Amino acid sequence: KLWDLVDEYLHNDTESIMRSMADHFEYTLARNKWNLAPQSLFQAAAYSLRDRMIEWWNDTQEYFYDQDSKRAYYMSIEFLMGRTLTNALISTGLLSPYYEALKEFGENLETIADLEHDAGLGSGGLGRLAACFLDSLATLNYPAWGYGIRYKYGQFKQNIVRGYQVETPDFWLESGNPWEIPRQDIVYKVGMYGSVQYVTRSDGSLAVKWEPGHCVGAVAYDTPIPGFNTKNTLSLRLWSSKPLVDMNPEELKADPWDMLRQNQADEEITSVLYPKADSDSGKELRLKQQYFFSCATLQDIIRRFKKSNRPFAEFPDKVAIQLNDTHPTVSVPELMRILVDEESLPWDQAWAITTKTFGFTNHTVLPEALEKWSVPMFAHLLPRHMQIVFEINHRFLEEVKVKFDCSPEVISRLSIIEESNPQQIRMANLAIVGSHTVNGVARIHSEILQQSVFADWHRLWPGKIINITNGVTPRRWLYCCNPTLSSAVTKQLGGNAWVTDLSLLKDLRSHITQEFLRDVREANKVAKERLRKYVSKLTNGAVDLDTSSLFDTQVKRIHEYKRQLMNILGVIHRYQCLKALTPTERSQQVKRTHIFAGKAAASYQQAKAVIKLINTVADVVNSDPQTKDFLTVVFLPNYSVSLAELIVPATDLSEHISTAGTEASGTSNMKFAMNAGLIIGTLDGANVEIVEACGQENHFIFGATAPEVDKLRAERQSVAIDQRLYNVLISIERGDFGASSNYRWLIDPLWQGNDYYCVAHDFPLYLEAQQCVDADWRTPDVWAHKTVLTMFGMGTFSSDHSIHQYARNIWNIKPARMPTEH
Ligand code: DL6
Repeated sequence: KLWDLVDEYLHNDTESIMRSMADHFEYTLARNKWNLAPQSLFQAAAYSLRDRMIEWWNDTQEYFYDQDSKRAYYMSIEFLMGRTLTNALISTGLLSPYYEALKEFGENLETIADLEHDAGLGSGGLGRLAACFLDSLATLNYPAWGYGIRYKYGQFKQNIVRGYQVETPDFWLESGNPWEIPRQDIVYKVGMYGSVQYVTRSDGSLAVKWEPGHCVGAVAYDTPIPGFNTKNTLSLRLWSSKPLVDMNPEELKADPWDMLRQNQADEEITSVLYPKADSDSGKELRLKQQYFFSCATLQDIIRRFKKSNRPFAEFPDKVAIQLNDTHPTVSVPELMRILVDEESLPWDQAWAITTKTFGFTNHTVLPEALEKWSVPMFAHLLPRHMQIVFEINHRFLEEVKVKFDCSPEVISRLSIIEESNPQQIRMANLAIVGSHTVNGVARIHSEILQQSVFADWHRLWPGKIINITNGVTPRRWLYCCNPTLSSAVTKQLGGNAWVTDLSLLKDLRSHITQEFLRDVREANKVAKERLRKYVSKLTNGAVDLDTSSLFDTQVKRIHEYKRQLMNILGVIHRYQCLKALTPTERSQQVKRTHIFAGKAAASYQQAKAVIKLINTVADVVNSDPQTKDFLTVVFLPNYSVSLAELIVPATDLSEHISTAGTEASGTSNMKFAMNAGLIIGTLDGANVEIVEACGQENHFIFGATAPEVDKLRAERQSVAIDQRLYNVLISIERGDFGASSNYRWLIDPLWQGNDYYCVAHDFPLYLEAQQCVDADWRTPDVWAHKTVLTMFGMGTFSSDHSIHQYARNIWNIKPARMPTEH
């Protein structure tokens, strides 16, 4: 009876929704009806929607439990979720009653949705991929959980001051987070430091026991993840650290001020994403974060597993854990510690369970991004884990020596321990040894892993390194962010089944109608207008984008390998060409708007210099009366998921121009192409597969291929500087874009031929590709056909496609869809 009453309360008609919003307004937010502030309306809408999601979510957990399904656990140090409201409304099918309800409150849904602060708990592709995967897991009804860290401060907020990037903390919880449910009842103890004791068991055998020197609490915060068009609702569980005073009795005797400082230090473990690692304490904090979240997650997974009263031998039949990059890899020795020390399993059995449980995804080939931890630091923080890592390594190397005829060099490369001073733990090696399957994230990336970065492993265990190409969720990245284009696709296909089966797009490739071409152009116009308004507001009317111009976009983290530098040097070249023309000639040129956005790591000088150069070029070009009608450059500050949702649909051409062999996959390339944008890019990452699927002739591919880059580097060939590049560099030297000293980091290596990322080599080829872009843009029919063929070729780049492959080829899990009457 009671539950029937609740169900009644949660009806989904406009009136019931208004009532539950009003309830939250008054009782959760303690607002009165005379003060309907938009921010509070957003919160009331979010709380009432959360209520509805919680119902389905509880049912889903119960259903998985009843089905005794094998579950997948996706462990990621980043989840770049962005905003939730619109997406959740669309997934749950409640967009229209909420739209109406907000209208009754005198507000527009779009305005209210814009008030939501992005959840920016990630720095780029890796974290956004994790978010797309959660959406697909829920939509495809897989029994899965996401696990990560609830940072108080996400990726820093980027301000641009006089052209420079200035970082300020992103306190995303400023107005609270209505989506999360704090679980003060789910708190795990996480130990650190201390010593290892040897104790005799009752049967006389020797057991190892870790006595941590200090313990902190891990509190669970859950966020429901709704699936699209299904009641299945998953959970993202993020851990927050808190002091556990009563667990540290020794510390109770300490000075209260010392205790307070200790408590603050405990709370700080989950304060920021990627604490600065330029000091030993910063490095230790990063490792602490990794262990903290691994330890809490494993306790939670094991608690759930134990509910089924199965023996541990069956653990891998019920549990699959994916290590999203190396950050959660300390989970491997942690699971071994639990199984051997706490559950008293023999080492070999524990190891078999561990290696059957974990899968590992690699996301980078950049040597500097392959994590290592110094042995002394690791041993100090996690003394028992250090022993376990040494033992894993010892047994592994013994096995290698017996089974394979490896040279000492190969053995030393395979070793988990690098014999440097001090010794280092190679986390990628530990992850490979501790997992049953390793995957790269695009075909070319997986091949590079097999043939170069992890070649020894590939020879050792052929078949262990596989490929699963990344994907993006078409819900957020087409259906929600580009409603006009989505409606056109739905109209063309006679329904919206494509939203959960993007492969349906390919059926449209063979009969492209004039009507659809018109619709695509219209959608592009609408999106450009939306972006124009955003930029105009941002710049107080100073920049008014010409929506008839070609929007050429490069938005992603700023990094040398992504070569934003080549792009802006190309823009300077274009500017110089325009200046050299007569007014009549100029008026015949393709009008262009070059859009940049992205953050540079706070300590990355070269990347920050690129931001300064882009902003200064923008100032010069946009205010030059000779050129400003033909060329506009904008750098949009504080790149985020919600900004990407504005930019992607408005873009005609997106740039994915990394040095071949450096970008693992890229996922924004998929978002742009899905939104009918063309690509100018190198044969790198997922570009290779995208152009294969959409037709290379529809894109603008240029530059050295990965083997050519290897050759250039091996032969240390010095590339002659092209005359056009020379003119551009001279103009920077001359101070046309402010003091050239700002750009020494960027241009000196080019003059000196110290050009690791092959900018000088690829620059002329890039300019030629841009000329082809201009030529196609001048023939709108050609351009329109290419955009549509591109979009229709994107069927396999949905994250649904990737998740099906993870489920089949790595996790061995099956969908478990709740019946609708649940
Ligand atoms: O796999 C997701 C994403 C790829 O699309 C990008 O190509 C890759 O750079 C990114 N990797 C990372 C890891 N760290 N680094 N560098 O973010 O993963």
